[in-house]
Amino acid sequence: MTAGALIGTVTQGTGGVWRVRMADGTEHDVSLRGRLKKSDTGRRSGGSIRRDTVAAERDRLKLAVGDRVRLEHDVRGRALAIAEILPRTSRLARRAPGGGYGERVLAANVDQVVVVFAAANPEPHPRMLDRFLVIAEANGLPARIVVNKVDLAGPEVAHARFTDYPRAGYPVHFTSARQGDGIEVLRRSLGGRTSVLTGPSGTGKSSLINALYPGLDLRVGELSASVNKGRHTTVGASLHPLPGPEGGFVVDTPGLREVGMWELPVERVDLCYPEIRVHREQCRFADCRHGAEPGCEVRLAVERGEVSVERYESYLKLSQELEEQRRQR
Ligand SMILES: Nc1nc2c(ncn2[C@@H]2O[C@H](COP(=O)(O)OP(=O)(O)OP(=O)(O)O)[C@@H](O)[C@H]2O)c(=O)[nH]1
Ligand SMILES: [Mg+2]
Ligand SMILES: [Zn+2]
Repeated sequence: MTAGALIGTVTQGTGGVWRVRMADGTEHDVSLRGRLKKSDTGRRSGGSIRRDTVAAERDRLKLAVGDRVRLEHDVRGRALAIAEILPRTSRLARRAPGGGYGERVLAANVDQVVVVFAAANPEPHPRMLDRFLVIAEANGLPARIVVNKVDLAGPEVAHARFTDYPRAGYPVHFTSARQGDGIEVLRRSLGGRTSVLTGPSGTGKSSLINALYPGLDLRVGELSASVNKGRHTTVGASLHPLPGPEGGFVVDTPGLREVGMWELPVERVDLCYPEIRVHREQCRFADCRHGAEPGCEVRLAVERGEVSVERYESYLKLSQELEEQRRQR
């Protein structure tokens, strides 16, 4: 067997077992090679070499769906295990939930982020949408927005709720996974790339993937259970190869209840709002935070109506939050 034959892509992972898909379509359920896992228990012992090793291993343990890995047979011969994680081209990461320390890599080797909100049920919160977009921007990934369940709100109401986003430069799709609206156009923007669907729970991420690619048959929540009781239907992220000659992958993820910004320096928040980013160079001060500073071009753009007041206030609020977070650390 050639070395290349043992390179695959992680498609799922739960409880330390990872599913790896090889180029020929075969799949293996494997674990990380034991040696990598054990050294993580040495976390508390001192010594710089040890610490470096531990840090390196901890990074390795942040294996995620989408990672390319090299499998190797264990010393005794038979079982395959993950021996190496190949360098990533990109990743989508956020802060660990519950205010905990550390980050969660949601997916690796991603080309675009698809943020799925519902036009209604659950009610969309624009400030939460902004956070999803900021995370995509902070990870250097292009984002598009899907407003699903247009059948519940009607197209006029749905469009009216999201006007700020095409203005900011984001592609916005209006879909109904239930009735099939907008599915064809959305499918065209996914072909040949790796896209991660993210967003709050119950907005229809899994339903959309099923409508886009009926063969995949992902588990979908009951409306009453998943939305009203806040139960999450999708448990772990899963990566699915797309049918058709173009190839590409789509990643389904569990809905996020809160969106933590992982160590996003407050100085960089303005770079994560595209319509603010285009004005910041003209501010009088290079370190302008676009609040009360004189000569702030961003504030003028808001006054001229080029930047929406809501998005500007969203920027100010997020900056303030990150500033407070930094002070507390
Ligand atoms: N009316 C309507 N209901 C939809 C639509 N898309 C999904 N739903 C319903 O919304 C509920 C949640 O759908 P899911 O696809 O499980 O949502 P999800 O975003 O994957 O949820 P998590 O996995 O918990 O993050 C289900 O009852 C779906 O049938 C839609 O376009 N219109
Ligand atoms: Mg789901
Ligand atoms: Zn400014």
